[in-house]
Amino acid sequence: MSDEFFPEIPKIQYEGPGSKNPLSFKHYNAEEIVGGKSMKDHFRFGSAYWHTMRNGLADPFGGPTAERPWDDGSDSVENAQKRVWAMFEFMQKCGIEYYCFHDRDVAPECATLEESNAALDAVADELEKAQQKTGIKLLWGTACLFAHKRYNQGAATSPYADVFAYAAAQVKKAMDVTHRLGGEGYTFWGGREGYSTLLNTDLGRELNHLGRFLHMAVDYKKKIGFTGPFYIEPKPREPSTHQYDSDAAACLNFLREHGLMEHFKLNLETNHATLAGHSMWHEMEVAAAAGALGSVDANTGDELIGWDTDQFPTDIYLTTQMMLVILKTGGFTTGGLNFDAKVRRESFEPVDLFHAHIGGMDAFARGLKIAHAILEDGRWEAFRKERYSSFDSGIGAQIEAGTVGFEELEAYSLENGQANTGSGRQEMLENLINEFI
Ligand code: XLS
Ligand code: NI
Ligand code: NI
Repeated sequence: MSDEFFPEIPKIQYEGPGSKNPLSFKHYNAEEIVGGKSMKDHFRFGSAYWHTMRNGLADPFGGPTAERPWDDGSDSVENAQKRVWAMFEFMQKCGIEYYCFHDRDVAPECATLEESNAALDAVADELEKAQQKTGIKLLWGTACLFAHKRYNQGAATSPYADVFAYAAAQVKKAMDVTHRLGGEGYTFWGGREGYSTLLNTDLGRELNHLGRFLHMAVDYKKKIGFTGPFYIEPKPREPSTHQYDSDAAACLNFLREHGLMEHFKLNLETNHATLAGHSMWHEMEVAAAAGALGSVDANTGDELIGWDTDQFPTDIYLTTQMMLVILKTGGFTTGGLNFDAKVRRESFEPVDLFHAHIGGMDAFARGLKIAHAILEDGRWEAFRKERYSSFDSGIGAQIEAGTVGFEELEAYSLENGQANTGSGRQEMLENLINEFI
């Protein structure tokens, strides 16, 4: 079934920075070794089924514009099965080796849970065949617990027990299918796990319910022998006014409070960091410091638009910062860079999906090369190390070792006089980074 959906588009090749062919990679060269590892193994690029195949590109002011000639627009299982082959042809031509899905983007939601499960199984049969044929793998699966009307006031945090139960049933099935397809992880994004107003909300009770829900997922994971990590994906708002998993720090706190830390890592998304008022770099450092940097939804937001615009990442500073953290933490294990991104409403042709992914992959290739060069050069790391060197010996080492307390530090300060600092050298460091960009 290959070459049926994008007949005009060849497999995208690396042609180098001199190429003027828009359908080529200028920087991403899958097998090129950077720092002892091929580019493709550094990134583990993934494409998001929901955006690539299912996003009609509607916005709050207008309907869908996307032209997807292979899609008959119906909710039939046949249409869903056909889409699988369009997705896999697309990914193969881009050289993308992973994908991510929600249950309801690959298969339709039907009138009953039983029928929905059967539809999902029927599409999973097709996904399994396509994976076998192409070698493309499932980075993570998830359940859509936010689109259906029943979830209008939450899923695991709904005030209605029947909704909690239904959400559990849906996640159980999504985990089964993810496991069956060899998924390397499973993601929880709590789109409606939050509130619209505190007037009607018992926040403490809802959070406890969410904790229960995730413990049930952990139990079930053990039961079916799924060994991949669970990811929580922070996002502060949209669709709800305040989402409980609002940023990396809030998620980590929640996981610790509910005894879930060992079972979860974070799946961080750039645009969600922006909405939380953080840089992606900040979010990644917070996760990395807790040993919980699991996977990344690679996209970007628009500073001028206050919602999740899910654009493809093209900013070299952004990708450099992200790759610095990824390299310093030793790289992805089960996670990867999933383009949770959509083309603009104005970019409605199938070929735009290629331009978008090519741009994202090239931007990360440059980020990788730059970050690697910065680390190889060593001046940046050396500066940071030196800045903390007073903790390497003497009183600093005693502080870190926990062998001194306030009384000893008072005695030390009385004897030592004023405490002095060196310059933070921000401008010098900014210039240093620019040397490499
Ligand atoms: C929405 C989220 C969503 C998750 C998966 O903003 O990014 O797409 O990645 O449920
Ligand atoms: Ni996401
Ligand atoms: Ni998002």
